[in-house]
Amino acid sequence: MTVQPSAFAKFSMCSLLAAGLLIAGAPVAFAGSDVVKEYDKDADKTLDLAEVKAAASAEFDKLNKDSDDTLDRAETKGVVKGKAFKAADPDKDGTLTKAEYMTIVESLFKKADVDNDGTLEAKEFHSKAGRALEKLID
Ligand SMILES: [Ca+2]
Ligand SMILES: [Ca+2]
Ligand SMILES: [Ca+2]
Ligand SMILES: [Ca+2]
Repeated sequence: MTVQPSAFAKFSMCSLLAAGLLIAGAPVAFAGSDVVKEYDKDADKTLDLAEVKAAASAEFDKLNKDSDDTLDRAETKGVVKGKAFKAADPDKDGTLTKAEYMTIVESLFKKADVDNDGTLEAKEFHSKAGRALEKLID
């Protein structure tokens, strides 16, 4: 990966500030830009809600190993946290439909979109909501 020196400097600052929040190490360092690149269909360097939902829909299908239209806790292990799962499962049947999954995706999208412009840029994926969202789409 090529990184502009200035961008890298900016990122280093950022990661110094965020150091306390980051879990040990480099693997997550460029996760935000990777996820944007991967799902940015119109190549505007940001992900809009439609792009995020398309990715989330594909991820739902991938996670749904038994193809029964819902995700149970085992299928969402490491992807949806217990608390988020409960909140997204209003009928409390222990499974998430795709619609329920999309509700989590939309709410995290809004939380991660700190400048409220309707799109997520790479740096917005570095927030807590952004990282949680990334798990749901990638
Ligand atoms: Ca885009
Ligand atoms: Ca399932
Ligand atoms: Ca449910
Ligand atoms: Ca934004």
